[in-house]
Amino acid sequence: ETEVSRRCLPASTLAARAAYVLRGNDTGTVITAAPKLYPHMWSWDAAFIAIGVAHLDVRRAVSELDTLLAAQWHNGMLPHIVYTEDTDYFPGPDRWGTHLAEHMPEHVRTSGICQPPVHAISVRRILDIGRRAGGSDRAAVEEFARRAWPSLYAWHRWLMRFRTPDETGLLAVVHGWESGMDNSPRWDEPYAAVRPAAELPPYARLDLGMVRDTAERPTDTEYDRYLWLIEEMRGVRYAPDEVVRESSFLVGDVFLSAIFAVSCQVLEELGTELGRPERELRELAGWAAAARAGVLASVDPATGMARDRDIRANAWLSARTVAGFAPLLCGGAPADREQALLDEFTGPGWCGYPGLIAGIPPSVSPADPGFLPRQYWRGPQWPVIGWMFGWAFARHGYSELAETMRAEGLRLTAAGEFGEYYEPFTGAALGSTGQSWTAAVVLDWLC
Ligand code: 9WN
Repeated sequence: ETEVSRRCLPASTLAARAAYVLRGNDTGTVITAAPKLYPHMWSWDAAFIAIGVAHLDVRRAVSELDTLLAAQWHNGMLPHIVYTEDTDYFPGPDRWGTHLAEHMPEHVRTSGICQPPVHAISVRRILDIGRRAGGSDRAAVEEFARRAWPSLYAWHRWLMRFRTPDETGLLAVVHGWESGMDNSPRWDEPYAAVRPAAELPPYARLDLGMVRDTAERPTDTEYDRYLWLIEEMRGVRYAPDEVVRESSFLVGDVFLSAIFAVSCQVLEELGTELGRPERELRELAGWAAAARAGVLASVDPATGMARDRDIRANAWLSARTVAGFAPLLCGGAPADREQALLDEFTGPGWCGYPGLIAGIPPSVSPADPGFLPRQYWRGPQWPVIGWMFGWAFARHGYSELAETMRAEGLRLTAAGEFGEYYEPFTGAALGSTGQSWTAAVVLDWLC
């Protein structure tokens, strides 16, 4: 396994394979997140997938995001899963029971929660790629940006309106799945307090049958909690204010908040270019500033790392995960603190940890006693996370570091299996192979 996974394909072959994966996962209407494990559209996956696809076919990228935006709830929420007809994934739409929700659109089936708001970043990137392509692609993508902007604004407004429940300025998640880092140690403490108050309706996990080693997936205890939170939300029919009031899991998420802050800025810049109303632009700037202030105020003075906030327990959470680098995504820290955080990021606790195959930040520091090199969000490297930091470095003027993320991301993925995540010391591809967002960020790195 190790030998195969460390083959290094030439760039042109790697790009061809990435394109093949994305085309292979395209059902014609949706590019699924992965061929078997994830046969539906995921919200933040779709944003990254569209960036990769834009290098192959700008119009296909646009239609992918149009499909996601068509599933936007009437109150503005972008749902975390848009379901295809496939029944090989659990939980499916029936388990969510989102047909009970007042704001769910009629013609689609979705989950009842959201994921990090990376979509404005995606639209901006696709616009730039489409403009470079010129001709009718340019016209199509410009028309799309115009059409997508109000939906993205409504999505950000929903997050601001319903997910800033306390004074910290952080945006809160009501389920670990909303963070995109499902079983990260970030959530261990808040999840420990999630106790099913009634018998869970029976269920069978389908994910375990789709991976080579079930130890790479979350545990059954974790799944019971994930499913219990769905029961709670279904009980209040996904009314967003009630969900926040009732959920036994409510955590200010620094990583999502930092993404929100920088996405608001990107959306504001785009809105300025498109001539959107001044009031909306001012709002976006205000939301960006509030979320950024929340991220910066969460920083632990002892470590310099940002911390999530367990709102139910009224306590800071200090698991040593990649999310601690959130201030590098949104920017705005005082220069000396930002430099210290960059040094930590590149240093021996993280990207420079001795023996790593590639200098992409692991999901948990290998120096942490809780680090598990093959276990999902508890240690492995996720190429898409490396892409996010590379994008932010480029935006904030750290071009050398941005280039390092690109080179190291390509080193990690060079064997061409497009793993969901990677064992940091052997480079073995873990979870699903043929994972769409991995193929997409590789294409973006190569093009
Ligand atoms: C639950 C699709 C998604 C990603 C998440 C990742 C994983 C789902 C799962 O897969 O989550 O949403 O079933 O484990 O954690 O970030 O969007 O790739």
